[in-house]
Amino acid sequence: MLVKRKGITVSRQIMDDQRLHPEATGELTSLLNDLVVAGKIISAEVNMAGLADILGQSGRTNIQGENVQKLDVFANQTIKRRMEQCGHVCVMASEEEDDIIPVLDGYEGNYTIAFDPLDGSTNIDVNVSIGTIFSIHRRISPSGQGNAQDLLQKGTQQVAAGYIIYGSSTVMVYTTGSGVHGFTLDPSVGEFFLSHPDIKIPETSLYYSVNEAYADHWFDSTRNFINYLKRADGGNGPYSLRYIGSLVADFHRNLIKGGIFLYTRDKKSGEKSEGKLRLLYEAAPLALIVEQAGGRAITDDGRRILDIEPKNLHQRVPLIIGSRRDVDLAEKFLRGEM
Ligand code: P6P
Repeated sequence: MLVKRKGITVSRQIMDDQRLHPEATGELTSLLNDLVVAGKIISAEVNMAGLADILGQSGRTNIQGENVQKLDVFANQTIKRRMEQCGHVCVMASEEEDDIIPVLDGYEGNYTIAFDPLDGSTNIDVNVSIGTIFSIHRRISPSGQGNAQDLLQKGTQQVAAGYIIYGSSTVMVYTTGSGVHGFTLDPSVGEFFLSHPDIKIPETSLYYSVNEAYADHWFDSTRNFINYLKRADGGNGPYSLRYIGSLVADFHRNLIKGGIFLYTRDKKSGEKSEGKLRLLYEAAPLALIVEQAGGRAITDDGRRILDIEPKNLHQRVPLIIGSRRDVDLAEKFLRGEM
């Protein structure tokens, strides 16, 4: 996609989005612009990681019990530092931190942000695309420092959601509820230019994304659906398996080209487990984006992701997300109708 150098910048688009909401105060616009700056800083670091001594383990483990890579720490710190003093956020949640994260006293604002600072971080050292995912809600508590309840809101209540994918180029995709727009960073001028206006996920699909290594542990409904896809026509010929193992990269490809991504429960972790992915800062923001782009996002028992009431910050949720027709089909298998 040719990036129009003289095109619309992301800041201009955010401003245009604000104009669609007469009641808007400009707070969300300013918050999103601060997030854009954080994305540019992280992008510069990610693209330098091979050169600077920032690769490899930081020696710490996060709440997920995963080895924390230095870029994870850098990305988490970068977003926290910008958000805690932007004056528009009252409380934060990060994939990297156990508890809620306060903002600087005196800088409390009217929004909350939950984010995965660098999803797919195990791919950092092998130059595979990774990404930042964010979800923004309006606060519920009246004033001052926010609390967990300000964060634990249904996905339908999000006022904005998006991701920044650090790959062959750095692309920011976001929605404020009026469609989905994609911007590509031109590092020579340090600006994100509109490169994917009004994204709609294709109805017909090319790809299914699932980790086949778990096939022996899938519940029958999942296995039957995947086996069906292997013989089916996605509307553009047979499906191909594309699984990068980096949620943002798998999601972004399917959003642009058409496809379905699945990370479901399995017998190994049993019915009680809720899969691997997190509701607050992975499934819910991507679900808002995909629905705004004409797709669907459900759990493997047919619940709409955006309707789920979060119970805790790091709650896991099974995720089936992508082209509407594919998710409709998956739903039929989940219900035993196919
Ligand atoms: P698996 C990366 O660690 C991640 O959280 C997502 O980005 C990705 O979709 C998933 O895990 C991959 O998990 O079990 O297939 O390696």
